[in-house]
Amino acid sequence: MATVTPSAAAPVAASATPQASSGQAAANAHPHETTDGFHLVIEALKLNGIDTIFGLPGIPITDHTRMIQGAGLRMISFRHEQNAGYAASIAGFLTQKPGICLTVSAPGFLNGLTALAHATTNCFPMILISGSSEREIVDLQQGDYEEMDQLAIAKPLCKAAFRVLNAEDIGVGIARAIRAAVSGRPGGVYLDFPAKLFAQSIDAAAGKASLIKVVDAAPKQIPAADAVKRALDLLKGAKKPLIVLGKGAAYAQADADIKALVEKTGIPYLAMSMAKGLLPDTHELAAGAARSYVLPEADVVMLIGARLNWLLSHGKGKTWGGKDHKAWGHQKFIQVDISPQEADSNVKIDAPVVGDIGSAVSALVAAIGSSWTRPPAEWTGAINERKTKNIAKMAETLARDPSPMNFHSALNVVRDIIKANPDAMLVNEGANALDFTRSIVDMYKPRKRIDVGTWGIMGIGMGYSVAAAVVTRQQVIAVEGDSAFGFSGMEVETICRYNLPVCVVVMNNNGVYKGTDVDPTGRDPAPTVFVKGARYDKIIEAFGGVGVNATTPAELRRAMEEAIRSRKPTLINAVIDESAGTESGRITSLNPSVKKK
Ligand code: ADP
Ligand code: TPW
Ligand code: MG
Repeated sequence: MATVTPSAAAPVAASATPQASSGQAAANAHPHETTDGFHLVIEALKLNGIDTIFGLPGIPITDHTRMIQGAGLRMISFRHEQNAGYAASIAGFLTQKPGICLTVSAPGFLNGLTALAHATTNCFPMILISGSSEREIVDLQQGDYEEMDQLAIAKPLCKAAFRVLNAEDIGVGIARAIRAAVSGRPGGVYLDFPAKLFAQSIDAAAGKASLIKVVDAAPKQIPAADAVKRALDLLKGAKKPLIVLGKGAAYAQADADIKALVEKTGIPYLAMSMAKGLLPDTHELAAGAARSYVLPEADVVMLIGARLNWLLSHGKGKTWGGKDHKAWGHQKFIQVDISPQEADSNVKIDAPVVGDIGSAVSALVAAIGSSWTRPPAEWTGAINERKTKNIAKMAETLARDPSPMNFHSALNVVRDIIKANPDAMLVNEGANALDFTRSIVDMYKPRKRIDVGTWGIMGIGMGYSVAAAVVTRQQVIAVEGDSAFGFSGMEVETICRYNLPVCVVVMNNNGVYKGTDVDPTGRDPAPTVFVKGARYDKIIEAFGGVGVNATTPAELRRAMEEAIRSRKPTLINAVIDESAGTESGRITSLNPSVKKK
């Protein structure tokens, strides 16, 4: 038999087996305690404060999932590993502990791997643990059950990858994985556990002694005093300073210091998507509603946990006031980041501050002291003028009540609901469904908005919703494009099975971006459209959840309020004008098939 399918073992760590040698019977009157790989993995995770595993059972980890549950950890079992992986990745973001995803070998591993790469790209700490097949057979390519050299495949897609062959090395393997995931720039780690490892039996005392409780897994990285001074000198001389907060700042949980930095300096700030709510979006220094004014106009920009990648137009081009799409603007940059390699990735960084955001921002706040001169009133005044104008324009649009609903009239409801429930978690994916939600729905508290992240990935929706509900125990509201929802829609069963307080709102415009495309030959549906008038609400009813079809803002509001009141799993099919969206939402310019102006 190539794979080990152990029989169900006792749920507690050690089992007693009589000593084998009869010659030593007198000397070994006490039974010899043993433990195995299954239990050592569980004990090692528990020892390091991990209480929840996201995964999907099968050979060789079926018994493991049972034992995890039996040992008192939460084992959240999904319908597809990718969703379990996304759940683990966002659990890592929300808790600063590595989110754990547990899968079977080859296909299960590959299904989880997208999420591991996603975690690495987004700087979220996550560990993908996959069972794997017999090394001896895999390495000779003799065709084992689910044969694959998983370690080699995982390596380029994560921050670190380890394989454990011996039960006595499980403690070290898990300690290394935890350190790699959470220290420095967080990321994804792969842990390969061959089937044989789980059933390996070793002396219980030796096993226990081999486990490591990781001390100071994410050590503080204090920025150098001269780096802090260089940054503040630059900021002091600015006439039009701007702070950009990214999801690294949200991850760092340095909320009070970030608030102090913004408020003490009086510098306007922009919050990247998942940094929304670090300070309330309604804050007087929030410059989001004047984004297209502040980016090209600013003279000194302080990035805090935000990369100058595509989401910030690489720090150059027209967005930043450059003459053409590649030209630098006139900005000088300060970048606060834990990664020393991040600076100069796209444009010159005049003042890198390398350190963890907690330490760096508190050092900045301390060095500012009480004699700081706030930015010139011309700057803040000009921003406020634009803000007021744009907010008034938006209020006008939101107040309209067209039939059928459009994104604005539907999201006006979501906006009110979040305002009334600021502790709720908002999950968001889609194109128009994403971009409009980001700009219309204000956030009031840190780490409440979780979305498609650095890749603009579709499919995070239900995995994130499950994790957000399990980890925070708050109400979850998932605003989903109808296409986006389809990537993980089957997990509404998971939401119902665990009875999670998740309210999914499917913004149903009959397709990807819009529902109006046609096949020019008249043969098939166009590649971007779905079944017209689809009733996504019926899906959740199959599993005992509440389904609502909402065709007006009033119906949507009533259904969302009821979902929050009851905390029942709910899916609302919000019927949106199928012509309301635009191609690729706000990023049409990146689409090679669309003519650029
Ligand atoms: P956004 O998409 O919101 O702009 P990014 O994911 O591009 O944010 O950037 C996050 C940045 O935050 C990364 O460069 C990462 O190294 C950094 N980062 C993550 N955690 C910390 C931390 N605790 N301290 C400092 N920097 C951090
Ligand atoms: C894993 C490409 C970007 S946005 C989108 C797709 C398929 C769906 C947009 O339609 P939706 O939203 O969700 O109905 P709306 O409101 O505009 O109609 N595969 C992956 N990730 C991405 N980003 C894509 C494909 C894409
Ligand atoms: Mg759509």
